[in-house]
Amino acid sequence: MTKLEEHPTVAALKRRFPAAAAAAPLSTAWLRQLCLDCGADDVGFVSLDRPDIAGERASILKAFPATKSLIALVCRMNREPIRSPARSVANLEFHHTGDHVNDVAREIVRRLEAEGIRAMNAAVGFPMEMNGFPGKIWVVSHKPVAVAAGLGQMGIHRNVIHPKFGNFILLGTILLAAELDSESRPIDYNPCLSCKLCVAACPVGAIKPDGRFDPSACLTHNYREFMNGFTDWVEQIADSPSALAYRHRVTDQETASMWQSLSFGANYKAAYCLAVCPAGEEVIAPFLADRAEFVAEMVKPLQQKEETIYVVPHSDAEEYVARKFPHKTAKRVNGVRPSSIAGFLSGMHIVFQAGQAKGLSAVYHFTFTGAETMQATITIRDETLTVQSGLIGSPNCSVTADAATWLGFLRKEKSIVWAILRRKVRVKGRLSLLNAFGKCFPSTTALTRYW
Ligand code: B12
Ligand code: SF4
Repeated sequence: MTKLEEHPTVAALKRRFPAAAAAAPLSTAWLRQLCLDCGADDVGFVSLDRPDIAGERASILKAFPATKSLIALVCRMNREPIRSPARSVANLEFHHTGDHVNDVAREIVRRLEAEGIRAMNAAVGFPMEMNGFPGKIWVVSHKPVAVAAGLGQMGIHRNVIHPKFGNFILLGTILLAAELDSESRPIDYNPCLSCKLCVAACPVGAIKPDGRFDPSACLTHNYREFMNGFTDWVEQIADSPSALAYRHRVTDQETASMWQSLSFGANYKAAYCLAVCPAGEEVIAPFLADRAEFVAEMVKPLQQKEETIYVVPHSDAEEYVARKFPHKTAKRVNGVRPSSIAGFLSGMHIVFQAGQAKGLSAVYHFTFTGAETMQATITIRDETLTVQSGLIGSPNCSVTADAATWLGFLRKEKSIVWAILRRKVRVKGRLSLLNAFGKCFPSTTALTRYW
């Protein structure tokens, strides 16, 4: 019998793909040209071992265990459509550039496969791994990869700003089962100008002047027609006893908008942070020429736009809209809710409302029993949140809860009063402290509704 290496198919393969057969590092000069030929506007390369992308390793290897290195891609968006107050125009640009990044990445993978090089492209955005929602549902975080690959730095608004194209870009990542002959390094300055126009333009105050970010404020409004916004809409239908009752909850415009998202791809409600950013060599000229004029033309129309803004009741965003944008209509909706105790603990930083934590300084011990046994120490001090596993230090308030009951309460399926009366939840310490804790997480706890 012929040995496998001498088999005619294997011999032919070795002749056709000498680089793959020799497992030689791939030339990044060759790869770069391939990516540009496929339609990328810029590209960079990173080895999977790089410490600056260590947080990405596990999920990348889970999706494609052979990964050794990454290609980071940038595709440009047309600026004026993104800046327009007409969101249909901006969404068309987001959708088309998103599809373009996916097409470019797919074509690169196709050509690599034809050369005998194994590669996989991760989605630009959706589809994602929804069974993990509301946790990390994406296979790879494109932003840290792009930063490590020298394609830009994150601005105050937490989007990557390319030194030339500014933030008018979408990102893609290709996972490669090959070593590279060289790597890119991060750029040594941040193109962000700290002008804070993104802070001023965001309708929900998600971007704080010090660079902190309130993901749940953005998720609740901007993503109203995605994931949990869609779930909430379905529940509005389910809870409505009649068409007339439904109409009192959801306007005709909102129903039509949901139909539009379902038919043509889910639409973002804002993205004003990207729209107003003047950073980047090719973008900055009008801002430098006349800052006041730039603000009047790019920022004011978005600030002045009369529109519905989706907020969680008692959230920082609700207060922000009332204070900064009284001409916009804040509409109360349900926020994101956890599906497990582990998810509740890991997702706390997403839903934490720093503004509601003003004046609170306390350590909480949580002990969960039953279906999920877990202990955690949660510290809220100076408007910041720390979540640690285990019981650490001496608490001001301790909660021992049956995991399923606590989850039911977070998901607004069970009453906390009922749970306490049946000793499914036991609290040691002042109840006012637990109430203050609940106010910091209005999206999931709704404690204020019960106490
Ligand atoms: C999750 C996500 C979001 C979340 C969180 C945003 C964030 N800052 O991470 C939400 C829903 C709020 C969001 C909004 C938007 N996003 Co987005 N989003 C992503 C996604 C899927 C992962 C982001 C990521 O890597 N985060 C991890 C680290 C790197 O981000 P971070 O800022 O340091 O940390 C925050 C998050 O980790 C967050 N977080 C952690 N776990 C979870 C879980 C959930 C459910 C949520 C909501 C947040 C969250 O908390 C941290 C604190 O701020 C990527 C696509 C991808 N696969 O990479 C696109 C991506 C980052 N988004 C993008 C865009 C364009 C937007 C929007 C403009 C959408 C729009 N068109 O309106 C807004 C801008 C909001 C903003 N100023 O950041 C682009 C950014 C392009 C660029 N130039 O950098 C990306 C890269 C998509 C792409 N392929 O181009 N997005
Ligand atoms: S708008 Fe200004 S502060 Fe915000 S990211 Fe762009 S340059 Fe930085």
